[in-house]
Amino acid sequence: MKASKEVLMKKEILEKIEIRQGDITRLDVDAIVNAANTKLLGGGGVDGAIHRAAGPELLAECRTIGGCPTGEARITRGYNLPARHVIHTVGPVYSGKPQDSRLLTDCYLNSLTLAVANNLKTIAFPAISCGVYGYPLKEACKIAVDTSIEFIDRHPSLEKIIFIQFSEKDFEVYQDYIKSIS
Ligand code: AR6
Repeated sequence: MKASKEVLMKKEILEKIEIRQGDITRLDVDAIVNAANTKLLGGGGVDGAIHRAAGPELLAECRTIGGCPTGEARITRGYNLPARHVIHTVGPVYSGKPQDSRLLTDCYLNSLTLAVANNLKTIAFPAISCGVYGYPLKEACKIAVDTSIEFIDRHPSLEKIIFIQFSEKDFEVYQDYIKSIS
């Protein structure tokens, strides 16, 4: 009896998780998450794409924040993006040390906590730290999905968490992991 209830709960949680391939700047969600750096003043990769699509007002708001330590998150408006907000988080530069996974977990936890605190229901993540910061995608994917599942379980007000990958190869890594736990 207890087992079937747990399985049902897991199914409800997994239904709130969506894996997609594409460009995060096109998503019409309450918040997209930016893989930023500690200065919070833009950069390359997904950070550059988000700033380009949001327009200069995003940088102006970021300047008022004064940076963000690794593992933490800050929220701004979305300006010209279809997304209403941007949650900026700073992933670790991969070093192979245990602190990497702790800091990456914090990125997901702090971003999701900010979303719930602002009453947001839908949020999309890129693969934080998996570009120039060099985090191995398979390890990062497990951290992203496991942290999110645990978070949704404790915060049922959250309706959807999207993990969006630019490349088909990265998209398949996420899909395979979700299949392996379903
Ligand atoms: N939509 C979805 N995913 C994307 C997009 C996009 N438009 N563009 C890139 N990706 P990265 P990091 C993927 O390097 O490793 C910046 O300069 C990309 O394929 O953007 O956390 C910041 O300012 C990869 O899987 O972020 C920092 O200095 C993932 O997004 C630094 O890079 C993250 O790659 C942060 O490095």
